[in-house]
Amino acid sequence: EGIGPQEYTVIRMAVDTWAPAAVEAMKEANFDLGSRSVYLVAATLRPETMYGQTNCYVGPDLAYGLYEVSETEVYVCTERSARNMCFQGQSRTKGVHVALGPTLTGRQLVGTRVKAPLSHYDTVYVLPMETVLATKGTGVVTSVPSDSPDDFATWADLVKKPAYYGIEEAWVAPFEPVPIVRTPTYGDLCAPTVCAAKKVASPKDRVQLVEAKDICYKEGFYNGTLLVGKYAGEAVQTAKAKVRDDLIAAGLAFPYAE
Ligand code: A2H
Repeated sequence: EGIGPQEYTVIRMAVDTWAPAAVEAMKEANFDLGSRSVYLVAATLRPETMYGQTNCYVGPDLAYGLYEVSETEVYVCTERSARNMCFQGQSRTKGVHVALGPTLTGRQLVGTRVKAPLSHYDTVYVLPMETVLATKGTGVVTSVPSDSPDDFATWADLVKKPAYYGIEEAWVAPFEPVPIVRTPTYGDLCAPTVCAAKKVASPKDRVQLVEAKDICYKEGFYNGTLLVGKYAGEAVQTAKAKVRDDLIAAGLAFPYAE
């Protein structure tokens, strides 16, 4: 971690269909969302990779709140990030974060279907990832298995053992990695290629994963070219800010620092 604040882009993923466990928890708390729009919000350093989002991750044992952003909109994220966001224009009252209804565990959110801005897949499922940190970002992570070894290792493990993770195969297997960035050395699916070369067999292979991440992040960011979208053919390095600005202008994302 460097010094000074980290600047993220937070992606607003509208809830399309709630997981039954989340509906149950809200009912038990006698809480009704009414006509409010709810978004899972995910902090990313790579907004230009949203074209390849296949799902989003939450920590199964982390706590998530429903925070009021405006009269009509609610964000699902950790309390820590809601507190930070309320000083950055993302709350109904500056400096105050207001939770509505019950706290939900990540496990209760798993299976929720959310809209995926820019993605090849119109909506994607919320899935569990053990390594999501409560101390970073919003506690919600966009999953881009084509370009992130962490995301690929977890996605591949979920495909292998859906029952063990308490998920349905249909939430994960059909959502295959999408080629979105061309790299000179590792082709169009950098993370799967490098994970195979480094023999990453599961998310528990921490040592190999660190190496795979180091390779993919450098290769994708400094040598990658976008394959899809409005900036197809452009270097990732220059396209990143353009995709970010477009997402923000369209109301699909906002800047966030911590
Ligand atoms: B990035 P840094 Cl394709 N716990 O987004 C664990 N990881 C988290 C997190 C949390 N609470 N919040 C965000 N992240 C991930 C895309 C991506 C990312 C790609 C390639 C590299 C990459 C798709 N996942 O990050 O410690 C998010 O994954 C390279 C580091 O603040 C976020 O960006 O540097 C990144 O970690 C932020 O990590």
